[in-house]
Amino acid sequence: MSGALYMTEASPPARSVLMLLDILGIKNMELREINPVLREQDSPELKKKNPMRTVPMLDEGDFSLADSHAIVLYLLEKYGRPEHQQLYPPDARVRATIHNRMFFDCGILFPRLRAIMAPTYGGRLTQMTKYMIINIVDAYEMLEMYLNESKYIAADHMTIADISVLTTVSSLNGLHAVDENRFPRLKQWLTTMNEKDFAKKINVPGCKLHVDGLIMLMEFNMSNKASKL
Ligand SMILES: N[C@@H](CCC(=O)N[C@@H](CS)C(=O)NCC(=O)O)C(=O)O
Repeated sequence: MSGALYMTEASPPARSVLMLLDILGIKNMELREINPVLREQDSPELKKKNPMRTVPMLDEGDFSLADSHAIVLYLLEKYGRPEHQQLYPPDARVRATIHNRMFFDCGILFPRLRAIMAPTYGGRLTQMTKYMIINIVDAYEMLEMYLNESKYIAADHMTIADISVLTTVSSLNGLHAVDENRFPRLKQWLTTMNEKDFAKKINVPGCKLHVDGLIMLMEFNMSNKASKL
C-alpha cells in the first residue's frame, strides 16, 4: 500500500502529485477528496498531520508530508525506476536548477495565484485587480527568461520542475492568457507540456475545473455584492 493522498483535482499542487503518480505508474495510492474551499483540511485530525492546512498532503499512517514539491521529490526517490532518472538527474548543478525552479513555483509563482484564489474563495474578490494581472505578467516574464536558457524549465529535457510549474502556469493562463507575441517560448512550452498524456489526463481537466470555479465564484461574489447595495 502506497498510502493516501488528500487532494482535489482542481488544486494545482495536487495535480502535480497526481501527474507524478501517473508517470510512475503508482495505482494503489488511495485518493481522498478534500474540498479546500469548504476548508475540509482544517479538521483536527488533518491539522495535526499538516499544520499548514493545505492540499495536497500525503499520509502513510506513521508518516505524513505536506507541500507538493516535497511530496513529488519523496515519491520520486521512493518509487522512481531507472527510466525516470531524467526527471531528476543526479548531476548536482541540474538538481540545483530543478530545486531553484521548484522553489520559484512555491515561493513566487503559486503565491501570485493564491493571492487571487484566497479572496475569491473568501467571498471578497469580484474580478482580478490590475495589480494581480501585473504580477501574473511579471511571472510570465521570469518564465520566458528561464525558457531562453533551456528548452524546458530547468534543463533541455523535461524534469519534475516542469510538472510543478505546469500546474500553476496552466491556472494562471486560464485567468490571464499568456501573450504569444510577448512570451513565445512560454506559450510553446505550455502547449508542449499540456499535450503529454499525463497532462491531458490530469492537468487539462483539473485546470478547467479550477479556472471555471474561480470565474464562477467571482461572478457570484459580484452579484452578491450588487444585491447588498
Ligand atoms: N506550497 C503548497 C501550496 C498548497 C496550497 O496552498 N494548496 C491550496 C489548494 S490549491 C490550499 O490548500 N489552500 C488552503 C490554504 O492555503 O489555507 C504545495 O505546493 O502543496
